[in-house]
Amino acid sequence: MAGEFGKPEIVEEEVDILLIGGGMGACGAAYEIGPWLDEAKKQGIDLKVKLVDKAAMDRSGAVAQGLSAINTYLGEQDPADYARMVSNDLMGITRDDLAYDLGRHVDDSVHLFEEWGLPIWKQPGDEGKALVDGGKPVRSGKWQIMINGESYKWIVAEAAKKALGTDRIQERVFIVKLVNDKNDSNRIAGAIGFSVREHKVFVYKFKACLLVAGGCVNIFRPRSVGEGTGRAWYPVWNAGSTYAMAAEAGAELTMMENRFVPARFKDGYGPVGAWFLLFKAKAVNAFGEVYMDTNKELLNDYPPYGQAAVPASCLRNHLMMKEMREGRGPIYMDTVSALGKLAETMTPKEIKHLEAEAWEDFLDMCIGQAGVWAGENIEPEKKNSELMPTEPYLLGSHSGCCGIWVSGPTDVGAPTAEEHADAGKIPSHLPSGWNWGYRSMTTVKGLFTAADGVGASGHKFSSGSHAEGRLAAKAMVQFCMDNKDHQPELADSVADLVDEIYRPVRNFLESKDYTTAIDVNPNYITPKMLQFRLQKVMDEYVAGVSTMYQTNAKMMEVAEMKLEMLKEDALKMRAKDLHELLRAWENYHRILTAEAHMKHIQFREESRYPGFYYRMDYNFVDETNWKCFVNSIYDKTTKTWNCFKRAHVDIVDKSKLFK
Ligand code: SFD
Ligand code: AMP
Repeated sequence: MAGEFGKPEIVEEEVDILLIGGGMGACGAAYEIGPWLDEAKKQGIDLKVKLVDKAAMDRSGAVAQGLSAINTYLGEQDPADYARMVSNDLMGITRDDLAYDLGRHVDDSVHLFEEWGLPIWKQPGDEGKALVDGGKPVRSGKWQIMINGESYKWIVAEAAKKALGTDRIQERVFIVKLVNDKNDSNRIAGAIGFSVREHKVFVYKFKACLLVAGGCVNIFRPRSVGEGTGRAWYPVWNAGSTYAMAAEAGAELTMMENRFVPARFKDGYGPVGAWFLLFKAKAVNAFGEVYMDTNKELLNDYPPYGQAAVPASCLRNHLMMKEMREGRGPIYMDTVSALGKLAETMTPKEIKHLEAEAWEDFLDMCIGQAGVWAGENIEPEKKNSELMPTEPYLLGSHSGCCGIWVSGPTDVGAPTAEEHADAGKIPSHLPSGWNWGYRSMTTVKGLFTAADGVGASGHKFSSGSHAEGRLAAKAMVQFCMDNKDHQPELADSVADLVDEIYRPVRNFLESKDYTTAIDVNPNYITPKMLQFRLQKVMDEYVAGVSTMYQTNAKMMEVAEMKLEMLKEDALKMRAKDLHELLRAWENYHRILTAEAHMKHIQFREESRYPGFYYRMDYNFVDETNWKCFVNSIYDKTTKTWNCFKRAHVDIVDKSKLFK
């Protein structure tokens, strides 16, 4: 029966594997899974797969606008060095097993991107020569390579769609909840979501699923308000679905206190990497002083105590923020000196090309910043641009490491004393609790994740996210083969779930005639207003921009109380159409993610990430008590969080990091 608003048609489907998301992680999995399904078939096991994305894969997720660099490409470099860099940038608390594993697989994804048509910049003389054939890329930094990437997502999605087949892909379906197994509460059995185009609810039953719905944006009040509303750095459609749904299913989360506060070109959120690394620009205060030099003694307060060749991203912010706090702002990217210096040895034609590259860096991935340049008459060779630390973002694939605790690779592990001496060699066993058989499986049986979903690693970026999706695909097929006779059964009734999903619609239909102004009603709150409230609480009490990223236990007590009330009021959210129903459930995911973030910051009694956030009551790094993972498990019945420590172990020797 065709559905109508408030009375959706219910479509039930049974598959073996469900991929939730259509971004870089999901595209990696969709591409990789085919050959492993064929392997299973050879053994008489026919597995059915489906991918659902809330948007359209061609432009969904973080890479929607394109990118101008691939930030993880190792080339000749040692994956152990990559694991060292990841650890250093994330203040020493990462899983070396995950980073090393990613490092040894990521280049393969980049080679595929090039094969599928992504233009990758090459060194003079190597133009037209593919990376796999020894073509030398133009490196912006040690790990990053430059691309012409406006159509990056199209290219990667096209390959994923071709590999999986469009009949196995369903777009415009927003997954709201995962459903545990009736016979095993620590197992996943299904997921439920709704179409954002038709009046349909989809119920999937499966043996395994890959939850790759990106990171979390818009839980903090953004700097862009008023006429700038809607502008953000990471994509506004990453709404914390990955973390919230995994938490509700009972999966152990890790490092949810971590966040990323990118330093960006002000107002347009334009990327800085190419400017710092490729154009060798310096950031300066209002008086032209290079704060990374003048404030460098601040690095001695934090591990590795001034010894790192490249200071961590949060510490670079920390040095910048001192200037802002002490009244020496605005901060600028000195584009004029950088381009001037590069031009010294160039012909006029080469200079024009260089200027075009500066514009293209924005046009490929952040058109809004080019708009700011045009609107403010900025020619980067003549006028410097302001930089600003943005509002906080939660993610596990970029320069952050919050996410879900997963099983590591089986063939990477803690070194013995002799192996330690042989730098770079990685032997074969892991600390306890780091591996339970299937790479990227969470602590809930059958629930896998990748990319922004995998915590305690980071610096995977677009290429690593794709590669991690591929690793998970292989492991999921193995899991399904090992569990071929398992029959999933949903723990919750479909009718109850549908009822819950449609509550915002009922709120609207039942009360809409109570007032004449549709947005003003004592019986409901619009998703937009509820989101503003969440952002205000997080901004003012949980270290957002309005307090210069500062909080303390007392402020978080207030946040806790206000979030409880917000959760009560969230039950009164209205949905006047399917679009608002999407917004309502995105908010629900955001609230749970925000709560996890706050609980973890509360639990970690130190300031591990100065420049990302400061707990002013513990404004230091405490290596003795807090060089550990903070993990948590959410109990959806009691609606409570349990945070606890897990030991951190260095698997790769970190002394090689030092100057
Ligand atoms: O300049 C649901 N990233 C960069 N990576 C690079 O390699 N180079 C760069 O240059 C990068 N930079 C950058 C980057 C991102 C952004 C936004 C900017 C600049 C402005 C990072 C990568 O893009 C990132 O690491 C990966 O994309 C992460 O992959 P993944 O798969 O974890 O997330 P996704 O791609 O956003 O996809 C999420 C998908 O989930 C869908 N979805 N579907 C169903 N139900 C739900 N409930 C859902 N919720 C979400 C989405 O539609 C999407 O398909 S730079 O800063 O360094
Ligand atoms: P961003 O544009 O800031 O997202 O950075 C892109 C890439 O460059 C990421 O790999 C960053 O870690 C790296 N990066 C950005 N700024 C710097 C810097 N000042 N020093 C070293 N690496 C940087």
